[in-house]
Amino acid sequence: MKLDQLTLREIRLRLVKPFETSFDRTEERRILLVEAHSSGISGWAEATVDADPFYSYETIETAWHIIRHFLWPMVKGRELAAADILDSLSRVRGHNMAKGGLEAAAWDAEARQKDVPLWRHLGGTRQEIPCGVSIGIKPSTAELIDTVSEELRAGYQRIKVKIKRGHDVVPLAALRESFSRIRLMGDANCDYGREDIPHLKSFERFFLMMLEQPLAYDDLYAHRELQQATSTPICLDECIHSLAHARAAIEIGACKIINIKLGRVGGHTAARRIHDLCRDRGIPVWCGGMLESGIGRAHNIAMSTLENFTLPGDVSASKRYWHEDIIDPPVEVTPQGTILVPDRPGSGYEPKLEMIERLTVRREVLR
Ligand code: OSB
Ligand code: MG
Repeated sequence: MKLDQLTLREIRLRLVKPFETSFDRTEERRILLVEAHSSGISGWAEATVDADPFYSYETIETAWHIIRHFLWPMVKGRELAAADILDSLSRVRGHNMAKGGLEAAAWDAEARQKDVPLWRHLGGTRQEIPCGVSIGIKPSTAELIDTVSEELRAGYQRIKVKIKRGHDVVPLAALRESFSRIRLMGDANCDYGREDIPHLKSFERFFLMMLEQPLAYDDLYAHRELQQATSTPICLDECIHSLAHARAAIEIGACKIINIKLGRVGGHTAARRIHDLCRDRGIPVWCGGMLESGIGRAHNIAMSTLENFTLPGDVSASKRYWHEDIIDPPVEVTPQGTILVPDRPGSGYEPKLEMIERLTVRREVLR
């Protein structure tokens, strides 16, 4: 496949309700869409950056800059399979979300060119994927319990709640009290330190399915210390940017589960390598989310069909995020808490071009 043009767009989309974590509160997302053109066919993806460098150092501005000045010149006009794009960008260190946006758009274009579903093209094996939800920090415990009840009624198979220092034991205890048997987990987004290890160990009484990224984003070894101290499975998110990180984490015993995010690791090829390593080492994985629009979500769905994505992911219905999504059809979740993966070519979801056009605040065509 030869990429002959790339269109970058920024759109703004307001969330149905604000999403609060230990590091930020989001009401509106600035979304970077990447459209890769190849012989008259378009592939679409989203570079899962935020406006601020709080989850990772990348932002919409850095990703735009890196794609325009460095990544695009390395691939434009070259005969490259989607599976070879990641390695052809290796001279650029880091900037995985920028790479992932470009690379995933190329995968969608290639699948559409070959007239096959993206999930099959990636080597996926499952046509129905299990779904969980990620619930932000709420102003009150009562509101949290109401939200969890609602998501359980909708069928979601696993509940993840955001926690932070000083806001952990009360919500977790209340949830366990109200819902004794559900699959429950907490995500701290790096808010704790090594000195909190005894406190985090005390969470064993909540029987969490896992505790996600409690310690610093760059401290694999501290997570090992915690994992050695506690029976609660530790899941890494922010710490894992590459196959080497995943291998080190598994080797030293820093976690028992890994959350794979397409953007954080640099696209489908990188995700698949980490997935394969984890499968071979008996480490289950699941697909994380970044409050994606339908275009990013469609890629998460395709990736989640790989065999070792055995745990429910943060891949949930469009309507939890957006009044109207930018894809047709929107992502829907069955009463059993699953997504039925479409058997249509490419991602299986069509971008709504008129709506995207209307929402676009910035555009650049690269040739
Ligand atoms: O840590 O998984 C995270 C959203 C933005 C940044 C980081 C995270 C999240 C989520 C939301 O948990 C997942 C989603 O529903 O998309
Ligand atoms: Mg997380």
